[in-house]
Formats: sequence, structure tokens, C-alpha cells
Amino acid sequence: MRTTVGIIGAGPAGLLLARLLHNAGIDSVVLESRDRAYVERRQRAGILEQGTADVLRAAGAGERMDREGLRHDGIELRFDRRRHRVDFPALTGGRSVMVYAQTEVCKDLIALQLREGGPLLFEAEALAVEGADTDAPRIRFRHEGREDVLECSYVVGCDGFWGVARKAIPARLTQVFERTYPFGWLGILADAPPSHEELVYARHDRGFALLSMRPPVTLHPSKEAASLPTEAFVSRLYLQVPDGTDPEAWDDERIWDELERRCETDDDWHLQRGPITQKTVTPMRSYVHEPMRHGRLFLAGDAAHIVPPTGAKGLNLAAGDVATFARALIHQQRTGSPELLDAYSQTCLRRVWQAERFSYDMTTLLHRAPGATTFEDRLQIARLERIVSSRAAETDLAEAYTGFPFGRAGE
Ligand code: RFL
Ligand code: PHB
Repeated sequence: MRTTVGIIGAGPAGLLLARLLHNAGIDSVVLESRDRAYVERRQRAGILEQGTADVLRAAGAGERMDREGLRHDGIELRFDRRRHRVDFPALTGGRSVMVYAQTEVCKDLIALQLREGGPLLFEAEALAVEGADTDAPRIRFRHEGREDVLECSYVVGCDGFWGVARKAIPARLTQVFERTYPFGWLGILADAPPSHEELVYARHDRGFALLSMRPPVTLHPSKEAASLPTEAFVSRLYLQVPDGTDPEAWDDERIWDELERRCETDDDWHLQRGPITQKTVTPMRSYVHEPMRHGRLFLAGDAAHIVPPTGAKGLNLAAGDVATFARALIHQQRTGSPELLDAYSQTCLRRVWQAERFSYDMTTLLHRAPGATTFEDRLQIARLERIVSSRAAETDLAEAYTGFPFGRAGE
């Protein structure tokens, strides 16, 4: 099998890249080790920066997002039983974010790819990338019980943190920057209406809590069912828990009580409870692999970098990487100049490091590390006080949360 761009992984990075290339008339093949149902159900991100939403729209993949997604113009910070709203458009010259689940982004892109795009092979596991530093890189993969080779002009590793693409870059050429955190997130999905109209990030002496949501699911669209509820609300909620926590060690009542406590305020706010439909624990990590390119192999998304989810940046970085790659390859094909492809790693890493910085800041601002001293507690409160009392500090948060323009990080 032969193609121009061999893409490993059908997460948001690989799927969006295939779409962008298809729109530019460049052929690609996507290899995904899991089956379609698994990819479409894997619960992860929920917040799209404005730049990510714009790229999806421009790629012709934003129609359902614009219909069902929720535009959010702010978030709430809670600490010391107080609440403070950060107004994004007022602070950033009109920017906002979109609440639309990663599962839905993937479903939309998969449907488009299968209908209009090049081959997307599920249950096709890449085993290795070979010849990355030659003009003819190859992906060795296994599909339907037999091994095969995909001959490519370029390979893009969009295969997440546990993928194989990164391993094809010789260790002597790479540098890894990493930090793990002594806590994780217990995340739940619940059939409950959101307890606040925007996301709530709460700092509490018992640990961090986040109240998020998913767009409501439409039920009974038919006229005959007019007397039944038409929408089902879904809340997405997170609690800081010690590293290595077993989600089953937390029964539902305990989760709700803990969320309520960590988010408590002096006014009459209260938590909306409902049946919990999913419970998982996610470890927290910061990780950057440099460079993001070796010869004709390019890394994109979680394959090259991980951020702790507090800044809601992972999926948005993945979208930025593949938009940068697509633009660079189109430039190369139209002008013959490899200039943008050569600059790929540097261009992406500028934005990646801004997201790493912001995600680290948000994490250390809001989580309570085991053994934290009262001095550190007071510093967290002082940092939060600074954000809510200084327009400059608040603007810094709002600009980073809504996202730096693609390709111009930190400017
Ligand atoms: P993915 O989504 O991990 O996709 C990689 C794909 O590659 C496949 N694969 C292989 N395929 C073939 N051969 C192999 N050898 C392969 N090895 C792996 C995998 O099966 C998979 O389908 O990476 P990608 O595309 O780079 O996307 C990254 C995002 O998924 C990730 O950064 C975000 O989910 C992070 N994240 C968030 N990001 C945001 O922008 N906003 C958020 O609000 C947000 N919230 C979150 C998050 C991540 C979380 N978890 C679970 C880590 C909340 C959570 C709890
Ligand atoms: C989510 O809705 O899943 C979500 C929202 C904000 C974050 C992380 C996750 O910072």
C-alpha cells in the first residue's frame, strides 16, 4: 500500500489531519489500532478553544458543533467560599470557548472521513516506523491478522502518549522534559443538570474540584412525545484524588458529598445530583518530547506532549499541531519550499510550551499537594486574590484559556 501521508492514530489529531489534507487534495491513510466504537466512546476533553472550533469549521467539520455545542463566555473561580467570574470576551477582545465533547468531534470527523476521505483502517496497529530519515518512510502494521507495509512520503505520528511513532526518533537526538504530579483526577459523567451555567474551578483545602458539563442530549424529537422531557442533561465532574486511587473505592454518595464540600459558597448555591454513569481516574503529567520531527516523521498531539487537564489544552494543542503540519505540507506542495516543514517542530513547540506553562500554573494554583504547608496554602490564595483583583492578571488567564492564535504562541 502507498500514500502521500501515513497517519498513525485516529484520535482528534489524526482525524483532523486526514480531513485537512483531504480538503487540500493530498491523499492519506489513517491506521488506528482500536475499533470504531472504542474511539467514538473514549471520554476525554470537553473544551475547544476558539481557534480549534474555527479550524473544525474551516475544515467543514463544524456543523453539528455549531448546532449542539455550547459557547461559553467565562469560567468561575471558587476559593474561600467565594466565587469570581472571569469574563472572556471582555478581557480578550471577544474570544470565547466551546463546550463540545472530544467524543463528538471524533464521531463527526470519522463520519466525514468514511464518506469523503481516504482509507481509515480500524483495528490496524502500527508496529514500527522505518526509514524516517529517508525519502521513503514506511509504517509496518498489522491488520486482519496479517502484517503489511504502508509506503509513505511523510509519516505523522498521531498515536498518543503510548504510541510507537516517537520510538523511531533516535534517543541520542531527543530530549524529554517531564513532571508527574502526586495526584490524579477522579472524573465522573452523571445524568444531572449542570450546577452552574459555566465551568467552575474550585480550590479547597480538601483538594481541587471541577464542575463541567456536556451539551444536553436530545430525546424524543417526535411530536407524539411532546409531553416527555426533550433534553437530557449531562454533567462532567472531577475531584482531585491521591495518585493511584481506585475509582471503585469512591461510592456515589461520597463523590457527591465531596464535590459539594469543595465547591461550597457563602450564598445559596447547591450541587445538582443524579445517577453516575461513568467513573474513571486519570493520572496527571506534564511531558514534552523534543524535537517533534525527525526527517520525514512528524509527531503531533499527545504523541509529542502531555499537559495536566486543568488548563483544558490537550486536544487544542493536537489541533494546533496538525493545522501547522497541513499548512506546511500544502506550502511545500504549492511552492516547492520545505521552509515551513523544516520549521514544524520549532513552530509547534513555541505554542506547546505556552500551554505547558499555563497548565502547570493552573494545576499548582488549584490543587493541594500532599504535605503542602500552610505557607503554600496562603500563597495559592494570594495568587487567586491577584487574579480576581487585577485586570492584568485576569486577562493573562483569559487569554491563555481561550487560546493563543495557532502558530503564534506567546506573541
Ligand atoms: P489520542 O486521543 O490519544 O489518540 C491517539 C490514537 O492513536 C491510537 N494508537 C494507535 N493506532 C495505531 N497504531 C498504534 N500503534 C497506536 N497507538 C495508539 C489510539 O488508539 C488513539 O485512537 O491522541 P491525540 O489525537 O493526540 O489527542 C489528544 C487528546 O486526546 C488529549 O490531549 C485530550 O483528551 C486531553 N484532555 C483535554 N484536552 C483539551 O483540549 N480540553 C479538555 O477539556 C481536556 N480534558 C483531557 C481532558 C484528557 C483527559 N484524560 C482522560 C487524559 C480531560 C481528561 C480527563
Ligand atoms: C471536561 O469537560 O472534560 C473538562 C473541562 C475543563 C478541563 C478539563 C476537562 O480543564
